[in-house]
Amino acid sequence: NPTVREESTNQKLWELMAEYIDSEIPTIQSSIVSHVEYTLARTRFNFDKNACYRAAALSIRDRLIESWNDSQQLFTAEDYKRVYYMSLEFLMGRSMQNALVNLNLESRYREALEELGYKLEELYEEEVDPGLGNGGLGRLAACFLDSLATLDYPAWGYGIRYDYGIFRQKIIKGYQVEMPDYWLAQMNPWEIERTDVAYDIHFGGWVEKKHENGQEFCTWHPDETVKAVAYDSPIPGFDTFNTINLRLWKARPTNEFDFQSFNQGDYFKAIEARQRAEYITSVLYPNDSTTSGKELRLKQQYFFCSATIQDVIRRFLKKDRTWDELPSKVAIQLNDTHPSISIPELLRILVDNYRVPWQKAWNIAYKIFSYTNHTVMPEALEKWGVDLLGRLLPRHLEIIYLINHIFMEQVYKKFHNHPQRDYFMGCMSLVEESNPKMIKMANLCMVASHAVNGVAEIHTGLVKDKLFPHYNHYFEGKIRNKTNGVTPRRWIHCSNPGLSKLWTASLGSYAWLTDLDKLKELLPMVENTDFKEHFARVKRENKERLAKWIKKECGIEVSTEALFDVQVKRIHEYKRQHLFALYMIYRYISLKEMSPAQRQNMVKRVFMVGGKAAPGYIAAKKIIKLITSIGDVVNKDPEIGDLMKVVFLPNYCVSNAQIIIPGTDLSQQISTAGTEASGTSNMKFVMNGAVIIGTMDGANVEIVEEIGRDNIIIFGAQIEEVDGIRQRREQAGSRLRKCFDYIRNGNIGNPRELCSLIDTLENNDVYIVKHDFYPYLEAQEKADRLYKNQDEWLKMSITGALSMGKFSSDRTINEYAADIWDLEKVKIPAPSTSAI
Ligand code: B1H
Ligand code: IMP
Repeated sequence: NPTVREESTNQKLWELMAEYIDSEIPTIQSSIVSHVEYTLARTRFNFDKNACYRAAALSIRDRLIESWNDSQQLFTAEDYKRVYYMSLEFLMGRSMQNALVNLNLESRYREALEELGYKLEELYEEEVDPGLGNGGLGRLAACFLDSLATLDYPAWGYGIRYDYGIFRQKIIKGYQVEMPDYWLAQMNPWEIERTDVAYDIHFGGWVEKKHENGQEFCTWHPDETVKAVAYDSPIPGFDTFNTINLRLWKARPTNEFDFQSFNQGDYFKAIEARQRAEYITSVLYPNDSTTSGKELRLKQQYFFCSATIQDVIRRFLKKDRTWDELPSKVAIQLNDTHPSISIPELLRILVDNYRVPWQKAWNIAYKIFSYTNHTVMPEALEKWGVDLLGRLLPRHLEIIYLINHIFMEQVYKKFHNHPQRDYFMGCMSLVEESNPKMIKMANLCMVASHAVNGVAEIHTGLVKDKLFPHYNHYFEGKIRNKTNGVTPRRWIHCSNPGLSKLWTASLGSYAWLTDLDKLKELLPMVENTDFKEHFARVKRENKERLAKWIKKECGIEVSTEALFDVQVKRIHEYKRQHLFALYMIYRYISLKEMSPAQRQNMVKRVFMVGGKAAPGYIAAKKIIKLITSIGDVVNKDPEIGDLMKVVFLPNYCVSNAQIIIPGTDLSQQISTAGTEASGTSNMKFVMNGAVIIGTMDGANVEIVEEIGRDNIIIFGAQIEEVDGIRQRREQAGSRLRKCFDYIRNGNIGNPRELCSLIDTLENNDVYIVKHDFYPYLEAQEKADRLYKNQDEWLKMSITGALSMGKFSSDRTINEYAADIWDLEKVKIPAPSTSAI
């Protein structure tokens, strides 16, 4: 059973590790036992699987802390430039397997635990899945941390330690029900609380203007203060000793008592006010791709940004130096506009607290910050009312106005003779002249960052031409593309061990895990029968694992002979789960109309949909109900049997994705062209040998380029056609009307509930479902045809899986480092054997 690093590219490192590891099993066991006894205070009388998981996790964390300390000490001692990835979301998923794989300890732990009477794979299942993110944006942040660590970059992630992550989704009577996700109910064995790393965060109050040596600065007199306390989680790289940090902030009341309210005798009211402090970090906002506009959300954002900027500055000031050096030591990447209040916060600290002249402070901030845009959809672009901003963060609002004033003067100068000058100024202003006035946070990021990027070629094109055309003209070259990627360690090696073994055995090394392009060397093998059969066996086993999971979670029996047709992602009209649902209805009606002989010829299908709807998003919740209603009818139809099943997969999350994706044959990536910025599950599916049926949207476009048009099923309107189709206001064709009527007549679900979905499609079909339905039918027929020829299907699926090198997040991160962060790698030396 080869261990991961047997084929390490770094021979010396591997020898050191091997030496260290050979004497390992008793060490692992004694570490686990010691945690059982002293950390958990358990005895053999109350020692169960979960306790074993926690003890094992703590023993792994001990190792992580060693390499974490080495890494951080070296970064500090050598004074390397660091990148800070700021994100309100980190959708990390479970840690144990990832940590063991990256430390090259998985087989050792398996053996050590077996002797203690536990199965490692069962312990994995004991871990809660921390869901501190909504979807793609948060998971991207997690993949980026894995790549940053693996590629030896000195990097940190910064985020919020929410008490409640994304809600747990239950399906009750076909409806989504949201349950709180209190993921910290059992202590989190991966984190280290740092009560000594804490900062005061202020809100409200008023601003006093002062002058000193001809320079203006301000003193902020806030009326509310809370503390931010740091919690660190070590993030190990793969095949390296580099271990980076994810620092999450939790809100606490300050220790200074508010004597006034206590003295007024209202003891309970005063305690209550202190408790409100902790409320700031209690819950993740569950909206994907829309803004909430809520005061608490702005408080979360500022709380997080202020703590992070204070921490970064403290680290910088440990050495005696000048502010000019800051950009050579610090790069900050803003994951969307959610952390954008960091920009005025850094400026405020420099100007007001350290008396740095404005122009100098601005130049520093400009070089440090860069911003990633993840969507061009208007409802997702953050704006904050100036009334709310002014009340909560009076000094920051002033700074934003100052930035805008100076910038508008420059725009005026540049365009002063241009007939459209005033229009340009209106587009580029940070202030929207609405009532009430709003601050456009994307514009703030655009003006104050030295680099702005989109997340796939087609999306970056839209950012340049549709979202920010005037800025793109004004700041030539500032907007660039960085196509997203995913980490092959979690998304191939951990979630698909069978496929990982096949790749490794065929290549003779694990090198593909850090150089995914290497898989292309195996392309000639698509003609090799043994290889193809092995690949097919892996897929079958993954389908069996998924079928078992479905039986357990949904109580539905599905045949693994059927084509597994899957759409898992947040529920949103632009992602068009209802287009998929309408196809299911169409297929069911067709099957019912067929003779038994005709049915014999049909490909069996299991349709699966999974994903969460934002709790306030009514149409999305109706789409869920539509799908569960189709299942209610189809699944119990004896005439249909295994020909068709419809399953709603509850509570889609990272750990479920790791089972669902490897078991998929056909992956639905069917957003309206121009709406999905990138998508990242599309990449994971192809890497795991699924065939995509999809539109020319997001990263699909680049997947086509990489794997070839013959290995993907593309359909639907192209981005250039979409506006025209929308304006034409087409009628539903007869086959689609039949599906509409099926719902209207009450054959599926309750028409009073579901009709509004169809009415929207008939009257205001923003996402051109009616138009794309017909090309979609053809594409689905093509999928059937291809699947019937298993050899052809296998060729497509294998060629795709071997051609995905571009979509490793390692490629993405190297591009950010070279083009945006100007960041060098740091090789962390192996620990001396005595230290271990
Ligand atoms: C993406 C979001 C998002 N784009 C607002 N925008 C949020 C917006 O809580 N909020 O307020 C949360 C999330 N998320 C996604 O980012 C895109 O839709 C995907 O296409 C893309 O792959 C992903 C990562 O870039
Ligand atoms: P911070 O950068 O001060 O937040 O420290 C993070 C970690 O880096 C510490 O816990 C230490 O492990 C390491 N570290 C920080 N400063 C030093 C230093 O001056 N010498 C060596 N290690 C340091």
